[in-house]
Amino acid sequence: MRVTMILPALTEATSPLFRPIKYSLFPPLGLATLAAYLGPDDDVRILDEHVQRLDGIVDDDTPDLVVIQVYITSARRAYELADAYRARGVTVALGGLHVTSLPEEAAAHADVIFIGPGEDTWPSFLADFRRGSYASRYVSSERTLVGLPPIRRDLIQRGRYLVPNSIVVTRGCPHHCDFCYKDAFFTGGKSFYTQLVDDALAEIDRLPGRHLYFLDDHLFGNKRFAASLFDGMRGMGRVWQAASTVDAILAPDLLEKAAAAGLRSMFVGLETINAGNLPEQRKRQNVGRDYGAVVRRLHDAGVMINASFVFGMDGDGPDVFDRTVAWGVEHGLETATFHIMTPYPGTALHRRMASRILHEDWDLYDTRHVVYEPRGMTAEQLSDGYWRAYRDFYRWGSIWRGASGKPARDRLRHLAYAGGWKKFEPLWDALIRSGQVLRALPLLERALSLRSRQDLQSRV
Ligand code: B12
Ligand code: SF4
Repeated sequence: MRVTMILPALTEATSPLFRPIKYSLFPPLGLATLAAYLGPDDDVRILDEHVQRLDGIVDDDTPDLVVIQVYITSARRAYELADAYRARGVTVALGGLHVTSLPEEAAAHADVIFIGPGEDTWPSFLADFRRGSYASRYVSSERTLVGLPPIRRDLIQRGRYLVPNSIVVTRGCPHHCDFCYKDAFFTGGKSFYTQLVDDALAEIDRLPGRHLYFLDDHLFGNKRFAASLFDGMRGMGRVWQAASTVDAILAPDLLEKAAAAGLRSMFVGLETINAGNLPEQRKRQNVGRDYGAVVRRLHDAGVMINASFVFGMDGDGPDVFDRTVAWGVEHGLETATFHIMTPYPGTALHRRMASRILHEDWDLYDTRHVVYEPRGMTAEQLSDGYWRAYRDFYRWGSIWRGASGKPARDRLRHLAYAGGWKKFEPLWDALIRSGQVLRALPLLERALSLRSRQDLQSRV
């Protein structure tokens, strides 16, 4: 059987003028996971529009089956590709987060759609498809990561990504924040589950080189699993990055174990410095927490922080941008990611905001555009403030001030890491265009490895 798997991109990622590095970071892990269920005789390929042009490849492609992963921001492009394949008589399967949120919309462009994660439904469909009779919709209900076939990383064009060693060892998250995709996506079964520790360690062992990036929503979400994983990773010589939550970072021991196993940078959803916004978003795990203590704890463990903030919650006024940036610089955050609040279909936030939503142009649901009527400021103030926050936080003066109170090696790391992401964009663009982006990985590894607390690995 011939199968083409496609991860379509949003327009920005394919711009002929400028290619932001964030679209050349991670390979299509979801599709490589699904490809593992195909047999040795199947002829399968993965196309990722974030890193390659599809014109000329898909135009007269006629496989037995085309599989398209749909995110909200790439939905329009996904449907365009799906319609073209169907017009040529190819069977089209659509799945992913956006299909799960809006199945009726997706079904109009597909022969078969998949709701939720694919590990249970996809193999059932494949068996039906080979038999010649399949349903138009498969809904996931059995959630387990035990006994998965090894991900088909051989189908990934490693050289086109800065972080080819991205990995997920859990699915979902134990929390239920209002704006998050996860409750909608995991409806009808478990919404947080893990691999077996030995399987996760075996997967890590299969990855070449030193650097890893865990894409798990909340790697620390199951303490027992995380502690055993970190114990198992000690001595493997890895340097890695991951995401977790405020409460898990403040909890004793786990962070130290992670740092001893090679954790060097952590993505954390601080979301807002206006504490009054948190209950409204059901961000309970952040309520009443001292964010300053979170940053100190990470820095004390030798771990950099990438803090994520959302602007435009109902408690935010026009002062929120400058206050957030000032707080971040004062606390020495190495990097920050800012977002305009975006009510994704299927989320509790979307239901709550229904009457204030301005349009359903999914291309603009990219957390950089205002798609609803804000309360505490105008849409224009929200949009301007968002862009200003990025500019102000990543000025050399701010980067320098944020780094200045740190010990020498941590200061150097801060400057190299923040500057590297945000101050050398033309260089990233050139590397992406020449297909050489992986060549910069040793620099990332070196920046991550610079830190003042080199002795931690041996102390914990
Ligand atoms: C890595 C990542 C990225 C990467 C690249 C994406 C990639 N290469 O896949 C980058 C940095 C480019 C990125 C960018 C953005 N991202 Co992003 N990203 C992620 C992240 C952290 C991990 C994705 C992943 O690999 N998951 C692991 C794999 C195994 O799961 P999976 O991909 O979902 O695949 C499974 C199922 O979905 C299903 N499946 C998927 N497709 C299909 C198809 C078929 C036929 C079948 C059967 C099954 C199936 O089967 C797979 C196995 O179970 C997720 C969070 C998350 N936990 O998923 C956010 C996430 C997907 N991103 C999100 C957002 C909002 C964005 C941005 C808009 C953010 C921004 N402001 O820049 C941009 C734009 C995205 C775009 N290109 O359109 C949201 C999506 C919301 C939505 N409703 O679509 C998420 C969920 C984060 C969040 N918590 O809100 N992102
Ligand atoms: S902690 Fe993060 S991943 Fe978990 S529900 Fe909240 S926003 Fe989603």
